[in-house]
Amino acid sequence: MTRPITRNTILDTDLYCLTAEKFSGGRSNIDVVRDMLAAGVSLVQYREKSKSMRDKYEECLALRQMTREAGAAFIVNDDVHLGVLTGADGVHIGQDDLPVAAVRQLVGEHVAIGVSTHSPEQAQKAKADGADYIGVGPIFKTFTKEDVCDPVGFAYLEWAAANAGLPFVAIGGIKAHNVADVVRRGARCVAMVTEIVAAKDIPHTIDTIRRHMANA
Ligand code: 3NM
Repeated sequence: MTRPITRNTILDTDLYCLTAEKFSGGRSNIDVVRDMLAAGVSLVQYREKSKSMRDKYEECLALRQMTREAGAAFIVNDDVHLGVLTGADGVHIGQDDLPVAAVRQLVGEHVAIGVSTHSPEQAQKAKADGADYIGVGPIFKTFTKEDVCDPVGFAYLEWAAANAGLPFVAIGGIKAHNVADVVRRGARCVAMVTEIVAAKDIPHTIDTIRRHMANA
């Protein structure tokens, strides 16, 4: 069954999976996302830091088709123009990217805008600026994102669960072994990069994560 995918519902799922080819054990982003979708994941973010724009464009076109056929949402990180050109459901930006209002001008009224935040002040600003959802992290130490701040721990996560006032996704160092703690602290949607893309058996790992989340 496919779920509705709108600015309001884009995070209405348990797992938010991101690509990262350099951690994917020699597999392509396309192969990794195929496994994610086969396991029933319904939200994929394209995040790729070191490819040419042309390569990223071609990959996003392919991933957009695959996610659409699977009924899954597709979000593009950083490159707002890539998201627009490839028909993404959402774009995701960081604190140093274009302001939300400027991104809204580029993407129009139907594309979700997500903003990475690392403090209550940043969350409140993202909401006031018109973001559709926020990332809350890094919950734990992560080596996946360069230049990320120290872990915000559960304090910011619990603040977000009680006060954010818009959908949020917890991110940063989340693994099968600690995801239940993150859910118990109030996260309904959880983002993971390396735990999934680096897994030998991606569908099996996703099943395990989902079991931990359901039992939390
Ligand atoms: N954003 P992993 S942490 C992409 O805190 C990203 O905003 C973060 O990777 C944030 O699941 C992060 O491998 C990397 O730890 C998460």
